[in-house]
Amino acid sequence: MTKVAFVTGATSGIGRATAFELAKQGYRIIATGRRAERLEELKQELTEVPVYTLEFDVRDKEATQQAVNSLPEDWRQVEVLVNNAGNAHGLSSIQNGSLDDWDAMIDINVKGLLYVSHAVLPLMMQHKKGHIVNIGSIAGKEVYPNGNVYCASKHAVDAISQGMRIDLVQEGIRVSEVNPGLVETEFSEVRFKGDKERAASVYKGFQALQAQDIAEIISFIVTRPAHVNLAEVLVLPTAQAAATILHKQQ
Ligand code: NDP
Ligand code: 8X3
Repeated sequence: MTKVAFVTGATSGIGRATAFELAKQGYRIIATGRRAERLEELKQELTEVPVYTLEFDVRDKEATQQAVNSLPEDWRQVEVLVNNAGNAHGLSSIQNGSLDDWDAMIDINVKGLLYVSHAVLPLMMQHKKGHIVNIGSIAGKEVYPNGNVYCASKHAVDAISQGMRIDLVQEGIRVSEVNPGLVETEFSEVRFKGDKERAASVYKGFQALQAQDIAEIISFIVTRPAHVNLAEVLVLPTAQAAATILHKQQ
């Protein structure tokens, strides 16, 4: 029986690329997200390994638990969990912030990651083996203007990753955190609520990271020998030196 990787947010960007990359390493893939048609597309395209899809919103703790409970017996031996689902919603000063945006970021990026981990961890604990890869961000290391709550949500991912590593060391479960800078995905389209032009402008004038770059790093992390835990990676485009220091061509 081949090993199983559980990838949240596999309908787009980093999660989708990670599903393909881990498949190359022989993992069977549990792919999750809210968009059923995207999950179906992934299943049609990713034919190298068996793919099992789960459609649920990580904000909903009951739905998250039910989805994991619904896994057939031969899909329950999860060795790798990639906690990737997440987004920024809005880019506003604290005084102009939207409560709905704040709820979305805290509920998805922080509570959603916890709900998924809580549901999947017992599957790993049975075998005293597993690897959790949390997708943080440079926004979890720095705070930038108008990033306030998104940065807070990613700082929380950083703290949770460290806490998980401490608590799970005795279970033989590895915890890693990947913190990317600017990656060209649907991220900015979501942040700017479908404004494609504004989203595209974020990645103009320099070579942004691609989802594939991050997927390859995740694949490298989970394929290290059992005694090696690559605990944390900060990965930036060459043109980016810090959250707001970007060398753009005119
Ligand atoms: P995308 O918008 O391309 O992908 C986001 C994924 O998260 C989608 O598959 C989406 O699936 C899923 N998702 C969002 N909300 C929910 C929800 N409520 N329930 C379930 N799934 C959800 O963005 P990225 O690939 O760039 O983002 C992936 C991760 O990388 C995020 O955690 C992001 O914060 C982080 N990151 C991104 C960077 C970037 O510059 N792009 C840099 C640093 C970190 P669906 O809509 O189908 O539910
Ligand atoms: C995504 C990168 O700089 O837009 O986490 O916050 S940034």
